[in-house]
Amino acid sequence: MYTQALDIPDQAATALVAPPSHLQPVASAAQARSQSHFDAVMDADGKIEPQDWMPEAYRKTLVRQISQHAHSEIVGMQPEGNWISRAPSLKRKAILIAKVQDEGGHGLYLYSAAETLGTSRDQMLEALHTGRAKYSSIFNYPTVLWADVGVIGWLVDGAAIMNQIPLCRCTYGPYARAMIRICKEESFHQRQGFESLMVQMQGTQAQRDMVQDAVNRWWWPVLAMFGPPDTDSPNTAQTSRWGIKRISNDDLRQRFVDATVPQAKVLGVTLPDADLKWNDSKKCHDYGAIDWDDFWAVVNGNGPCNKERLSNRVNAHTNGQWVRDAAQAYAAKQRARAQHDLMEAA
Ligand code: FAQ
Repeated sequence: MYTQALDIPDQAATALVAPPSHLQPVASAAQARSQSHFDAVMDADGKIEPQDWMPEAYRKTLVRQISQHAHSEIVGMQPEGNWISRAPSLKRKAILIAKVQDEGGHGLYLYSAAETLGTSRDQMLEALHTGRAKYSSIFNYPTVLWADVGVIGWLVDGAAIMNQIPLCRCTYGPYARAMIRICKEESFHQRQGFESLMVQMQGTQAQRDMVQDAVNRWWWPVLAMFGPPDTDSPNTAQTSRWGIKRISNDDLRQRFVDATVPQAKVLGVTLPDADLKWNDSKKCHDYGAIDWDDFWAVVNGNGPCNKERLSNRVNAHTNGQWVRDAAQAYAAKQRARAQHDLMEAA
């Protein structure tokens, strides 16, 4: 029930919401023209917009990736949200509330971008709530210390930026534009995390120990968050051809390691990897083996917090039903009033 299987609406669900006409298959000569327009846009590294024809597989891939990304943002509110009521000062609490709220906003931009592909938000949320949809593995780990909140900002947001900057150049216009705004906010998130850890590292030995403990627990899951090795990444070849994925999982992971090592030095923490060292011939760091069995266990629903994250999400959605009902009732009232005014004027 809690697995994170393929996140594409089944045919029955899709049939309930017919894709807009520009997304429906076009026939023969017209189809050839549409396909060659699409190919030309790909060759020129241009942008596909919602009104453009696109191959069904391109649309499905985008719905898969963008909805998983959106789910990650809203499930990702939980690990840090856990500390809002226990933040150590008013300043830290205000920053944390703003950050968690930003993540919710990122989810909204991304659901909106995915909706332009003809899949409804209800369909996407249904896939998440029934355990059919994936979201990032990283949000299935617990936040046991205040230091975990700083480490999420520094490392998780740092990894997210590394992965998401190239998505600002993705060939699907609405996704690319959403990512530009998201990356600006993620950059603030990363800095606030680093700054919070800096302050803790200048505190007592007990505080420094807690930061180190948090770094020890998050380092390896963060490296795995970039996705499986390139040799075991079935989607990379096609998404790279379509200009969705610009840099492979392993290359991004390597860039992240190289960028983070000097930051860890400034902070005064040790990255928990005995094999981590500079390789002068390759001009990058070597690092130890990632536990891919652990990664797949988490992706398949068996991480430390999968069940809790999903049930919190379903509860939040159920408890928010009255807000959606109220918004719809208000919109219906506005429509009726506008209709009435129109008839009065006629
Ligand atoms: N977790 O063939 P690939 C954030 C799945 S947002 C779970 O390499 P692809 C902000 C993958 O879906 C974090 N599943 O797949 C924040 C595929 O299964 P499928 C989310 C994973 O798509 C910070 C299978 O493995 N970011 O952190 C993971 O080419 C703090 C094979 O993999 C995005 O979603 C994983 N880590 O590459 C929020 C960015 N990795 O779908 C709150 C957009 C792989 O075929 C607080 N997404 N899988 O059934 C991407 O860039 C890509 O989708 C990748 C995966 C790189 C994540």
